[in-house]
Amino acid sequence: MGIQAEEIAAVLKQFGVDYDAFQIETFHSGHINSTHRVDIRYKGVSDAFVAQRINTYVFPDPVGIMENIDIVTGHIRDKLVEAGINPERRVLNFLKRPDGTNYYFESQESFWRVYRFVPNTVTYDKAEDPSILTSAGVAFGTFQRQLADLDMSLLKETMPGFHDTPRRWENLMKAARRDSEGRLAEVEKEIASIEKHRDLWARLISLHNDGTLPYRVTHNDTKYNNVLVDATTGEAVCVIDLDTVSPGLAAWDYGDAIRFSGNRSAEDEPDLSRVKLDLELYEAFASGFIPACRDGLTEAELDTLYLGGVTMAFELSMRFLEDYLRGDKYFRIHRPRHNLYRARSQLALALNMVERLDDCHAIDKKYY
Ligand code: GN1
Ligand code: MG
Repeated sequence: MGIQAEEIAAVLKQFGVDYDAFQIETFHSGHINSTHRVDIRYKGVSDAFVAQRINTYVFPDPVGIMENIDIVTGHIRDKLVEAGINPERRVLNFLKRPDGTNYYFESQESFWRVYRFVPNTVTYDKAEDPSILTSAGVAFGTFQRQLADLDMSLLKETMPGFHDTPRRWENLMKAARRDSEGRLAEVEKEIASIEKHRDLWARLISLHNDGTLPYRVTHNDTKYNNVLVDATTGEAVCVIDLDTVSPGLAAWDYGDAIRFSGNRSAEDEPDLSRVKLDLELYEAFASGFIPACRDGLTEAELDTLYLGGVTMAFELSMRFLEDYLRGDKYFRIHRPRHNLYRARSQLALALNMVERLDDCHAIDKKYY
């Protein structure tokens, strides 16, 4: 048994899980936390859990995150029960320790949480079939609707300015001025190209700042692999990865999903000629998301949803560039220059989306 397996096994005990035997499989798709499926057998009965170690470099307030998650999952569970829906597969169920907390840590570097594995579900990086993407749109739209009446002031802002794009730009500028790794020359072209589009990527947040677009409770990391999908039917069952849930703009959730799923190539695709927005996939997501939450959104919110994708693509390009300049401290990388390739790919996507804004807006209008 490896050291990590021993540690994970000890963590399960902290959450009151007993076992005679266990097996661990590590997931590799997230860029930040480390996530492990743990299958156990106890007195002849099998059960399964997911144990996650939170990256406390990225999340300096993990207790705040877990308190938010407790509020959010509790609220969704109540909503499901009210609607006569069995909540077991529809919302994550975090285990609590005897003292009532839903986390365990020995030190800031070893901060853990455990939730019940939802049987017969998987996550995928891409939904090849548009109808499956529609179902993910329904799941994220429903998530927003379920949280529409949650008092936002109950949630801690654990990642201030997470999608404040101009603030992300300022952070990139700071990293460029320091140029601690001597990498600036490699990214000057990309930085100049992003800067040219400031009016566009700064628009959503300025519409919030001038009072046009309200904040509501949003997920803020709506990648397709943050949805559990039924392994048999492909239906989206449950939204996961709730670390970034906080007050935010509806367009961010819509847009981040489009950024990730509306592009048939990978987020770090090195062949930029393959990186583009696919309008069939865009519409597939739109047709699920917008009807699921439109009743709670204002006219101004609906009419600016289409800006979300391009904003999120520019913003993530800035974030990958910043991390590249700082020496890859934030996003886990799998090869040299990985953050640079990611940044270039997201920028190519953003530039392609700039050309498709009218098409995107027209598609949105069909659904609100
Ligand atoms: C990170 O770890 P993961 O894959 O869920 C990041 C998101 C980015 C995403 C890009 C807390 O999400 O904001 O959009 O990578 N999460 C955080 O793939 O920064
Ligand atoms: Mg995440």
